[in-house]
Amino acid sequence: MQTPDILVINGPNLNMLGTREPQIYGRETLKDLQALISAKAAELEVRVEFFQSNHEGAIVDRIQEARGKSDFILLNAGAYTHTSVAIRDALSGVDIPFYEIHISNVHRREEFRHHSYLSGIAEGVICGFGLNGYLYALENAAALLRSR
Ligand code: CA2
Repeated sequence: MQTPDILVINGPNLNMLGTREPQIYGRETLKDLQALISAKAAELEVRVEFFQSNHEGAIVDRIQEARGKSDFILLNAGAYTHTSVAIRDALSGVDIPFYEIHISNVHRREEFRHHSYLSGIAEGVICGFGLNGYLYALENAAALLRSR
């Protein structure tokens, strides 16, 4: 099998990681997170690409671009998780398996964070493990792709 290509998408406000609300999101920045993921990807011998946007349409565009190129998506859609039919439709349309990731345990937070438009079509959902959630997801995605 060729080296798997995994796309990591972070949605709105995740560019602010490490700058405020450390009790919820920790002290590491988005750059730190990407470095952690890159190190794990090297260990697992997979390629990773990163994308972050605060704009719903830009996320839809990036998911569409991934069609036929990325083998797996790790997606923290931020608040769009709870609102976006457009992102769900884009994911359904490209037929790329994805894991939904949340840094915080959304089920321990406000009621409006308990519903996700994405979980119903995700391969899996990880929440409440902090930044480690991305690393667990990456390990699982790599194992899944290698087993195919
Ligand atoms: O727990 C998560 O990863 C979330 O996807 C984060 C979203 C939130 O709307 C979801 O309900 C759960 C918010 C991201 C905000 O990120 C910030 C990080 C640091 C400082 C400010 C915002």
